[in-house]
Amino acid sequence: MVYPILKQARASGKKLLAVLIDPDKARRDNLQQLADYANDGLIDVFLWGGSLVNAPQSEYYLKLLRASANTTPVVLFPGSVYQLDEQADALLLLSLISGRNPDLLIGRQVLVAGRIKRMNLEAIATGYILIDGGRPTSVSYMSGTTPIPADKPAIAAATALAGEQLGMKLIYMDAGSGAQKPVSEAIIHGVRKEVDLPIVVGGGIRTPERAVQALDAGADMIVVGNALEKDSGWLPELAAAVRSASQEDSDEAD
Ligand code: 1GP
Repeated sequence: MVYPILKQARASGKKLLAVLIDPDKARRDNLQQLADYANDGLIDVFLWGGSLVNAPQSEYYLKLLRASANTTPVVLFPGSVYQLDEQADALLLLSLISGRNPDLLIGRQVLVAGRIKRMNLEAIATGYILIDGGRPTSVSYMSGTTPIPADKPAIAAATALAGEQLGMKLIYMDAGSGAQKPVSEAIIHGVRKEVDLPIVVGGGIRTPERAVQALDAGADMIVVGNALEKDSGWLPELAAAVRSASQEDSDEAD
């Protein structure tokens, strides 16, 4: 089960690093390097998915990742209903609560509910919130929704709180893959003050410093995708920064 890992992180102040792999952009050598890092304990969770997944090798790559990094959970982060795969450990069952597109709030979930149940996938109900990242991203275009403006922390906090009250188990704030500006500390902090749920933050995190800023502001797990696609050589530095943010939290708790 993956959700207990997130709950435990939230309770203990341990910070987590998730690496997002877009199957269309995956390369065999990079996948192997990421699997090696995961086996060294540097990656807590793999997220798997993308706005479009066309590559015929997607299932095969997931198999490869499972075989090479068999103790690190793989969680589907689906861009569409076509991206279910029972090789994964869990699924972020996304409801795009920052948008007003009913299809993404409940429609697509209805289409795949039966399949998810029969696949025995752990479904983690996720309040998915898009925050403006400075330029249009694939996710805002593909979802046909407007992200929450970056200077409106109160709207982000109220949206996350409504998600919690509706029974979501996780809040994922995303500035979109390749965002110019990641989700700001003010937004993360505002949401952290309002909800008790584990918070995941991603989109446009390209440096260890940015990762630490998001974690210090209240994220429990950060997600990095784009910036590791071409070169994952800086991952050990990133993982060390994530661990140091955990340490600070534990020190404060002592
Ligand atoms: C996008 O949060 C993820 O949905 C990761 O974003 O690819 O910019 O790291 P990046």
